[in-house]
Amino acid sequence: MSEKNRTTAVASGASIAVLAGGVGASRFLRGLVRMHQPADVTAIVNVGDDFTLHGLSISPDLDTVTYTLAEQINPETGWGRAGESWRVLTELGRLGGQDWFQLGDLDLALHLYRTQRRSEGASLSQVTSEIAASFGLELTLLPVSDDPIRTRITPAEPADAAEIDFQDYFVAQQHGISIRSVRFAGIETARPAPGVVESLEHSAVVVVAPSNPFVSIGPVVDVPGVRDILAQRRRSVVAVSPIVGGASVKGPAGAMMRELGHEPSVVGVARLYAEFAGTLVMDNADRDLAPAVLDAGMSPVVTDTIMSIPEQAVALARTTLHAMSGRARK
Ligand code: FO1
Repeated sequence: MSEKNRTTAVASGASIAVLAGGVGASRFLRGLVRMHQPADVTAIVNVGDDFTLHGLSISPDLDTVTYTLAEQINPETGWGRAGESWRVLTELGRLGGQDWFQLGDLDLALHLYRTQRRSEGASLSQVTSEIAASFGLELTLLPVSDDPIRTRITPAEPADAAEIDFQDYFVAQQHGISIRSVRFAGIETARPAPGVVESLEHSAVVVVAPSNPFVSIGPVVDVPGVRDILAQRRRSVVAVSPIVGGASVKGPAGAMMRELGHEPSVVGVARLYAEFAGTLVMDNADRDLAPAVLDAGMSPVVTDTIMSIPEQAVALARTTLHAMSGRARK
Protein backbone atom coordinates (compact mmCIF):
# COMPACT_ATOMS: atom_id res chain seq x y z
CA MET A 1 0.00 0.00 0.00
CA SER A 2 1.33 3.46 -0.75
CA GLU A 3 2.36 5.71 2.12
CA LYS A 4 -0.43 8.10 1.09
CA ASN A 5 -3.17 5.52 1.37
CA ARG A 6 -2.00 4.34 4.75
CA THR A 7 -2.51 7.67 6.48
CA THR A 8 -5.18 9.04 8.81
CA ALA A 9 -5.59 11.58 11.63
CA VAL A 10 -3.69 11.21 14.91
CA ALA A 11 -6.61 9.80 16.88
CA SER A 12 -6.68 9.19 20.59
CA GLY A 13 -5.41 5.65 20.98
CA ALA A 14 -2.87 6.11 18.18
CA SER A 15 0.67 5.15 19.14
CA ILE A 16 3.37 7.80 19.03
CA ALA A 17 7.14 7.32 19.08
CA VAL A 18 9.33 10.20 20.22
CA LEU A 19 13.07 10.37 19.55
CA ALA A 20 14.46 12.10 22.61
CA GLY A 21 17.53 13.72 24.14
CA GLY A 22 17.46 15.32 27.59
CA VAL A 23 15.92 18.57 28.77
CA GLY A 24 14.02 19.82 25.67
CA ALA A 25 12.68 16.37 24.86
CA SER A 26 11.56 15.83 28.46
CA ARG A 27 9.59 19.07 28.47
CA PHE A 28 7.96 18.12 25.17
CA LEU A 29 7.10 14.65 26.47
CA ARG A 30 5.59 16.13 29.64
CA GLY A 31 3.26 18.17 27.41
CA LEU A 32 2.51 15.22 25.15
CA VAL A 33 1.46 12.85 27.94
CA ARG A 34 -0.95 15.49 29.25
CA MET A 35 -2.87 15.59 25.97
CA HIS A 36 -2.38 12.02 24.66
CA GLN A 37 -2.65 8.71 26.54
CA PRO A 38 0.82 8.06 28.06
CA ALA A 39 0.36 4.32 27.48
CA ASP A 40 0.35 5.07 23.73
CA VAL A 41 3.67 6.97 23.86
CA THR A 42 7.12 5.41 23.48
CA ALA A 43 10.19 7.57 24.13
CA ILE A 44 13.32 6.31 22.36
CA VAL A 45 16.18 7.96 24.19
CA ASN A 46 19.78 8.91 23.40
CA VAL A 47 22.46 6.97 25.29
CA GLY A 48 25.50 8.70 23.74
CA ASP A 49 25.81 10.89 26.90
CA ASP A 50 26.06 7.80 29.12
CA PHE A 51 29.30 7.30 31.01
CA THR A 52 30.87 5.68 34.03
CA LEU A 53 31.95 7.77 37.02
CA HIS A 54 32.89 6.51 40.51
CA GLY A 55 32.31 3.07 38.96
CA LEU A 56 28.62 3.95 38.44
CA SER A 57 26.61 3.62 35.21
CA ILE A 58 25.11 7.04 34.53
CA SER A 59 22.47 7.61 31.81
CA PRO A 60 21.72 11.36 31.98
CA ASP A 61 19.08 11.60 29.23
CA LEU A 62 17.10 8.56 30.40
CA ASP A 63 17.16 9.99 33.92
CA THR A 64 16.15 13.48 32.82
CA VAL A 65 13.12 12.05 31.01
CA THR A 66 12.25 9.88 34.02
CA TYR A 67 12.53 12.66 36.61
CA THR A 68 10.66 15.16 34.42
CA LEU A 69 7.71 12.87 33.72
CA ALA A 70 7.58 11.87 37.38
CA GLU A 71 7.48 15.60 38.30
CA GLN A 72 10.69 15.06 40.29
CA ILE A 73 13.01 17.15 38.11
CA ASN A 74 15.04 20.04 39.46
CA PRO A 75 13.23 22.96 37.78
CA GLU A 76 16.28 25.25 37.90
CA THR A 77 18.78 23.00 36.11
CA GLY A 78 16.40 20.83 34.04
CA TRP A 79 18.44 17.77 35.15
CA GLY A 80 18.82 16.01 38.50
CA ARG A 81 16.21 15.72 41.27
CA ALA A 82 14.09 18.40 42.88
CA GLY A 83 14.69 18.76 46.63
CA GLU A 84 18.06 17.05 46.27
CA SER A 85 20.69 16.93 49.04
CA TRP A 86 24.45 16.89 48.40
CA ARG A 87 26.04 15.24 51.42
CA VAL A 88 27.88 12.56 49.46
CA LEU A 89 29.26 14.98 46.84
CA THR A 90 30.34 17.45 49.53
CA GLU A 91 32.20 14.74 51.40
CA LEU A 92 33.69 13.46 48.15
CA GLY A 93 35.00 16.97 47.42
CA ARG A 94 36.51 17.19 50.90
CA LEU A 95 38.33 13.92 50.28
CA GLY A 96 39.72 15.30 47.01
CA GLY A 97 37.52 13.03 44.85
CA GLN A 98 35.89 13.89 41.54
CA ASP A 99 33.07 16.33 42.18
CA TRP A 100 32.92 18.11 38.80
CA PHE A 101 29.79 16.18 37.77
CA GLN A 102 27.08 17.00 40.28
CA LEU A 103 25.43 13.85 41.54
CA GLY A 104 22.99 14.46 44.37
CA ASP A 105 22.21 11.89 47.05
CA LEU A 106 18.86 10.79 45.56
CA ASP A 107 20.30 10.68 42.06
CA LEU A 108 23.22 8.58 43.34
CA ALA A 109 20.75 5.99 44.66
CA LEU A 110 19.40 5.53 41.14
CA HIS A 111 22.92 5.11 39.70
CA LEU A 112 23.74 2.57 42.42
CA TYR A 113 20.60 0.62 41.52
CA ARG A 114 21.31 0.71 37.77
CA THR A 115 24.95 -0.32 38.30
CA GLN A 116 24.00 -3.20 40.59
CA ARG A 117 21.34 -4.48 38.19
CA ARG A 118 23.74 -4.23 35.23
CA SER A 119 26.34 -6.21 37.21
CA GLU A 120 23.68 -8.90 37.74
CA GLY A 121 23.27 -9.13 33.96
CA ALA A 122 20.18 -6.96 33.39
CA SER A 123 20.23 -5.01 30.13
CA LEU A 124 19.96 -1.21 30.11
CA SER A 125 16.42 -1.47 28.73
CA GLN A 126 15.37 -3.87 31.50
CA VAL A 127 16.74 -1.60 34.21
CA THR A 128 15.21 1.46 32.51
CA SER A 129 11.81 -0.18 32.56
CA GLU A 130 12.21 -1.14 36.24
CA ILE A 131 13.18 2.43 37.15
CA ALA A 132 10.33 3.90 35.05
CA ALA A 133 7.84 1.60 36.80
CA SER A 134 9.19 2.59 40.22
CA PHE A 135 8.49 6.24 39.34
CA GLY A 136 4.98 5.37 38.17
CA LEU A 137 5.59 6.30 34.53
CA GLU A 138 2.90 5.08 32.16
CA LEU A 139 4.71 5.69 28.89
CA THR A 140 7.24 3.21 27.48
CA LEU A 141 10.79 4.41 28.00
CA LEU A 142 13.44 2.76 25.83
CA PRO A 143 17.16 3.42 25.46
CA VAL A 144 17.79 3.47 21.71
CA SER A 145 20.26 0.62 22.21
CA ASP A 146 21.40 -1.75 24.95
CA ASP A 147 24.86 -1.72 23.37
CA PRO A 148 27.32 0.98 24.48
CA ILE A 149 27.36 4.10 22.30
CA ARG A 150 29.67 6.87 23.51
CA THR A 151 29.70 10.37 22.06
CA ARG A 152 33.25 11.60 21.59
CA ILE A 153 34.21 15.17 20.76
CA THR A 154 37.35 16.42 19.03
CA PRO A 155 38.15 20.03 20.07
CA ALA A 156 39.00 22.46 17.25
CA GLU A 157 42.20 23.60 19.04
CA PRO A 158 44.99 22.67 19.04
CA ALA A 159 45.20 21.13 15.57
CA ASP A 160 46.28 17.78 17.05
CA ALA A 161 43.76 17.79 19.93
CA ALA A 162 42.80 14.34 21.17
CA GLU A 163 39.18 13.22 21.38
CA ILE A 164 37.44 13.82 24.70
CA ASP A 165 34.42 12.22 26.34
CA PHE A 166 31.07 14.00 25.87
CA GLN A 167 30.63 14.87 29.56
CA ASP A 168 34.18 16.23 29.66
CA TYR A 169 33.15 18.62 26.86
CA PHE A 170 29.62 19.34 28.10
CA VAL A 171 30.05 19.60 31.87
CA ALA A 172 33.75 19.80 32.79
CA GLN A 173 34.42 22.35 30.00
CA GLN A 174 30.85 23.77 30.08
CA HIS A 175 30.72 23.33 26.25
CA GLY A 176 32.84 26.47 26.11
CA ILE A 177 35.33 25.23 23.52
CA SER A 178 34.98 25.08 19.73
CA ILE A 179 34.74 21.61 18.31
CA ARG A 180 36.09 20.00 15.14
CA SER A 181 34.03 16.80 15.03
CA VAL A 182 31.61 14.49 16.81
CA ARG A 183 31.80 10.69 16.73
CA PHE A 184 29.60 8.02 18.28
CA ALA A 185 31.99 5.27 19.36
CA GLY A 186 30.40 1.82 19.09
CA ILE A 187 27.45 2.86 16.96
CA GLU A 188 28.45 0.81 13.91
CA THR A 189 27.77 -2.42 15.79
CA ALA A 190 25.00 -1.17 18.11
CA ARG A 191 21.62 -2.87 17.70
CA PRO A 192 18.31 -1.17 18.40
CA ALA A 193 17.05 -2.13 21.87
CA PRO A 194 14.06 -4.50 22.06
CA GLY A 195 10.90 -2.62 21.04
CA VAL A 196 12.66 0.20 19.17
CA VAL A 197 12.18 -1.11 15.62
CA GLU A 198 8.59 -2.19 16.34
CA SER A 199 7.74 1.23 17.74
CA LEU A 200 9.36 3.07 14.82
CA GLU A 201 7.63 0.88 12.26
CA HIS A 202 4.16 0.72 13.78
CA SER A 203 3.59 4.07 15.51
CA ALA A 204 1.05 6.30 13.81
CA VAL A 205 3.49 9.20 14.06
CA VAL A 206 7.19 9.55 14.92
CA VAL A 207 8.18 12.84 16.57
CA VAL A 208 11.78 14.06 16.65
CA ALA A 209 11.80 16.07 19.90
CA PRO A 210 13.41 19.51 20.17
CA SER A 211 16.85 18.16 21.07
CA ASN A 212 20.38 18.80 19.82
CA PRO A 213 20.47 17.41 16.22
CA PHE A 214 24.11 16.27 16.55
CA VAL A 215 24.63 14.90 20.04
CA SER A 216 21.06 13.94 21.05
CA ILE A 217 19.23 12.95 17.85
CA GLY A 218 22.42 11.90 15.98
CA PRO A 219 23.17 8.91 18.25
CA VAL A 220 19.54 7.78 17.88
CA VAL A 221 19.10 8.01 14.11
CA ASP A 222 22.60 6.67 13.43
CA VAL A 223 21.93 3.34 15.15
CA PRO A 224 21.97 0.94 12.18
CA GLY A 225 18.50 0.58 10.70
CA VAL A 226 16.84 3.55 12.41
CA ARG A 227 17.43 6.22 9.74
CA ASP A 228 16.23 3.84 6.99
CA ILE A 229 12.98 3.05 8.81
CA LEU A 230 12.30 6.75 9.27
CA ALA A 231 13.23 7.63 5.68
CA GLN A 232 10.74 5.06 4.40
CA ARG A 233 7.94 6.69 6.36
CA ARG A 234 9.18 10.30 6.36
CA ARG A 235 5.70 11.66 5.59
CA SER A 236 4.55 10.59 9.07
CA VAL A 237 7.73 11.82 10.82
CA VAL A 238 7.61 15.33 12.33
CA ALA A 239 10.51 17.16 13.98
CA VAL A 240 10.39 20.11 16.38
CA SER A 241 13.23 22.57 15.82
CA PRO A 242 15.55 23.09 18.81
CA ILE A 243 16.89 26.23 17.11
CA VAL A 244 14.95 29.49 17.51
CA GLY A 245 16.13 32.82 16.12
CA GLY A 246 19.46 31.35 15.04
CA ALA A 247 20.42 29.99 18.48
CA SER A 248 19.65 26.94 20.57
CA VAL A 249 16.90 27.21 23.14
CA LYS A 250 19.26 25.46 25.59
CA GLY A 251 22.79 24.07 25.31
CA PRO A 252 25.32 24.22 22.51
CA ALA A 253 23.26 23.10 19.47
CA GLY A 254 23.55 26.45 17.65
CA ALA A 255 27.29 26.78 18.24
CA MET A 256 27.83 23.14 17.25
CA MET A 257 25.97 23.65 13.97
CA ARG A 258 28.20 26.60 13.09
CA GLU A 259 31.41 24.85 14.15
CA LEU A 260 30.53 21.72 12.18
CA GLY A 261 29.84 23.74 9.01
CA HIS A 262 26.04 23.96 9.09
CA GLU A 263 23.83 27.04 9.03
CA PRO A 264 22.83 27.67 12.69
CA SER A 265 19.16 28.24 11.91
CA VAL A 266 15.89 26.38 11.48
CA VAL A 267 16.86 26.03 7.80
CA GLY A 268 20.07 24.27 8.83
CA VAL A 269 17.94 21.92 10.98
CA ALA A 270 15.65 21.24 7.99
CA ARG A 271 18.67 20.33 5.82
CA LEU A 272 19.83 17.85 8.48
CA TYR A 273 16.41 16.25 8.97
CA ALA A 274 14.76 16.39 5.52
CA GLU A 275 16.04 12.95 4.55
CA PHE A 276 14.01 11.22 7.26
CA ALA A 277 11.32 13.70 8.41
CA GLY A 278 8.66 15.39 6.27
CA THR A 279 7.41 18.14 8.60
CA LEU A 280 9.26 20.69 10.74
CA VAL A 281 7.57 22.54 13.60
CA MET A 282 9.36 25.88 13.88
CA ASP A 283 9.03 28.96 16.06
CA ASN A 284 7.00 32.07 15.24
CA ALA A 285 10.23 34.07 15.62
CA ASP A 286 11.50 32.33 12.48
CA ARG A 287 8.33 32.61 10.39
CA ASP A 288 10.16 34.46 7.58
CA LEU A 289 12.30 31.33 7.10
CA ALA A 290 9.29 29.06 6.42
CA PRO A 291 9.76 29.24 2.60
CA ALA A 292 13.44 28.30 2.98
CA VAL A 293 12.45 25.32 5.18
CA LEU A 294 10.09 24.24 2.41
CA ASP A 295 12.93 24.62 -0.13
CA ALA A 296 15.07 22.41 2.12
CA GLY A 297 12.45 19.68 1.71
CA MET A 298 10.33 19.91 4.88
CA SER A 299 6.77 21.22 5.31
CA PRO A 300 6.97 24.06 7.85
CA VAL A 301 4.47 24.46 10.69
CA VAL A 302 4.91 27.78 12.48
CA THR A 303 3.93 28.07 16.16
CA ASP A 304 5.27 29.01 19.61
CA THR A 305 7.89 26.39 20.53
CA ILE A 306 9.34 27.79 23.78
CA MET A 307 8.27 25.56 26.70
CA SER A 308 8.83 27.68 29.83
CA ILE A 309 5.76 26.19 31.54
CA PRO A 310 4.03 22.82 31.06
CA GLU A 311 0.94 24.44 29.46
CA GLN A 312 3.15 25.70 26.61
CA ALA A 313 4.47 22.16 26.15
CA VAL A 314 0.90 20.83 25.97
CA ALA A 315 0.07 23.42 23.29
CA LEU A 316 3.22 22.56 21.32
CA ALA A 317 2.47 18.82 21.50
CA ARG A 318 -1.10 19.48 20.37
CA THR A 319 0.03 21.59 17.40
CA THR A 320 2.65 18.99 16.49
CA LEU A 321 0.13 16.15 16.42
CA HIS A 322 -2.48 18.31 14.71
CA ALA A 323 0.04 19.04 11.94
CA MET A 324 0.20 15.30 11.32
CA SER A 325 -3.56 14.87 10.84
CA GLY A 326 -3.91 13.17 7.50
CA ARG A 327 -0.27 12.07 7.58
CA ALA A 328 -0.37 9.57 10.46
CA ARG A 329 -0.05 5.90 9.69
CA LYS A 330 -2.93 3.61 10.44
N1 FO1 B 1 24.90 18.96 33.52
C1 FO1 B 1 25.73 19.93 33.91
O1 FO1 B 1 25.89 20.91 33.19
N2 FO1 B 1 26.46 19.85 35.11
C2 FO1 B 1 26.33 18.79 35.95
O2 FO1 B 1 27.00 18.72 36.98
C3 FO1 B 1 25.40 17.75 35.57
C4 FO1 B 1 25.15 16.67 36.40
C5 FO1 B 1 24.17 15.73 36.02
C6 FO1 B 1 23.84 14.69 36.88
C7 FO1 B 1 22.89 13.77 36.53
C8 FO1 B 1 22.22 13.89 35.30
O3 FO1 B 1 21.28 12.98 34.96
C9 FO1 B 1 22.53 14.92 34.43
C10 FO1 B 1 23.50 15.87 34.79
N3 FO1 B 1 23.82 16.91 33.94
C11 FO1 B 1 24.71 17.88 34.33
C12 FO1 B 1 23.22 17.00 32.60
C13 FO1 B 1 24.01 16.09 31.64
O4 FO1 B 1 25.30 16.55 31.43
C14 FO1 B 1 23.34 15.87 30.26
O5 FO1 B 1 24.10 14.92 29.58
C15 FO1 B 1 23.21 17.12 29.44
O6 FO1 B 1 22.11 17.82 29.93
C16 FO1 B 1 23.00 16.84 27.94
O7 FO1 B 1 21.77 16.20 27.71
